[in-house]
Amino acid sequence: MSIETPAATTASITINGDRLWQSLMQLAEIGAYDDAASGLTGINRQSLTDEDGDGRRLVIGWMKEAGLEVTVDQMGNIFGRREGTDPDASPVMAGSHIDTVATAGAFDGCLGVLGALEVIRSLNDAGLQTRRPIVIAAWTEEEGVRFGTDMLGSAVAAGRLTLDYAYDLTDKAGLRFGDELERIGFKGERSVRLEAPHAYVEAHIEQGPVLQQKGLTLGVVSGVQAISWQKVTLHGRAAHAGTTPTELRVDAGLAAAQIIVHVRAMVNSGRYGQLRATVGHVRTSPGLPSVVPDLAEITVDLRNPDDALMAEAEADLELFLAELPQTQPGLRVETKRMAKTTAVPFSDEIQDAIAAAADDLGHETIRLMSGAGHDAQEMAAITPTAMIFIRGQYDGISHNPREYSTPEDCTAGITVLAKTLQKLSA
Ligand code: HGY
Ligand code: MN
Ligand code: MN
Repeated sequence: MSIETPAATTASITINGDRLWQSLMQLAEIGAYDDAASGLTGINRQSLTDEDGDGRRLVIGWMKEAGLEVTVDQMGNIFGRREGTDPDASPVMAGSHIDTVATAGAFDGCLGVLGALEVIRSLNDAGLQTRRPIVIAAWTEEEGVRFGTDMLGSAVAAGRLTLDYAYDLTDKAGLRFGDELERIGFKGERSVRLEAPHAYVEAHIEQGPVLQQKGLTLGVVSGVQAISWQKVTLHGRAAHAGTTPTELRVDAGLAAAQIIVHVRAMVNSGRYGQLRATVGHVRTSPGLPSVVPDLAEITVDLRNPDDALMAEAEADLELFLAELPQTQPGLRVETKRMAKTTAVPFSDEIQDAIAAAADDLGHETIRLMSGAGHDAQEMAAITPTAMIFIRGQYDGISHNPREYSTPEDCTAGITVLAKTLQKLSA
């Protein structure tokens, strides 16, 4: 009796929303912690930690259960491949990341990886083949919060950054990326230089308020705005807080505060369009009530959809930092570039494929630019790429344990992903 291999078909598949939700919640248990600020359970599964290793092994186990051929590259990027009926066809790729910030919810990145896995599981359930192979990707260190450069794994795979640059990055404790990758057992053999897939589609929570404000479940992402991350270190002079006259002080903490106020003034000036500025990390030393700080360290995150206005904002900040020592003679200012990406437009063809799939499924969508960075912006350099945004609740709050998308919205978004992948892999 010959076992018929079902011909490739684009008969629509339904995904199993309960199974998707269970997988999301099960992965969310790894790195879970009680978040005092929100009173909720947050997730801290930063890249290359033991928790990240556990999360990786859980997802790889699921990929293998779904019959995928799993490979890990030199950056620890994980790929799960489902063969198509045409062995010579280049694959359609879908994915995202499962590393998190330190105060994360359950959806950022994970919905894209586990959503793509759910598409595979549903194709298996329906006994459907696709002409093109489908590959799921889980990219390393997308968040950049541990080693200081975001979209790191996908940027090396797509050729924007080098393996050596990545391996030599260190975290706050001075631990090297390459050593940590080896320590958790994910320094893979597969070459990191990725052969361009036929197309790349990433499903992700919006992480902003637009879809909720418009009463829409889904959005088609037209591109990603420019990102600029810098670390600024201020060197002053430690002195007694009581006996040292103000005019004799070189107060690194004051200088840090001046920068924080200045970047907000840049935003409020309107000179730089839709600039967003964030000082997310502030540390002073020695950090004692009775000592004028001699060192302060801050990070400056600038975002702008317009590259030219981003460049003008960066120039403004550079000039401000250069002139800052005049306010406190003896102050020394040191800057270190952490990350820099230009605005990236996504493929019209892939956007249209997503929009058509959503329309076929009865969803009204809008096209919107992503405020957050994503692995898709790196993949856009080597293959036609676009993203599906899924509505977030509570003004789309993200990088916070309150991050939440409903099971219905997750199911809707991943059903559109399924239909889009079927179309692209036909
Ligand atoms: O920072 C970002 O935009 C992304 O979450 N890595
Ligand atoms: Mn993300
Ligand atoms: Mn994120």
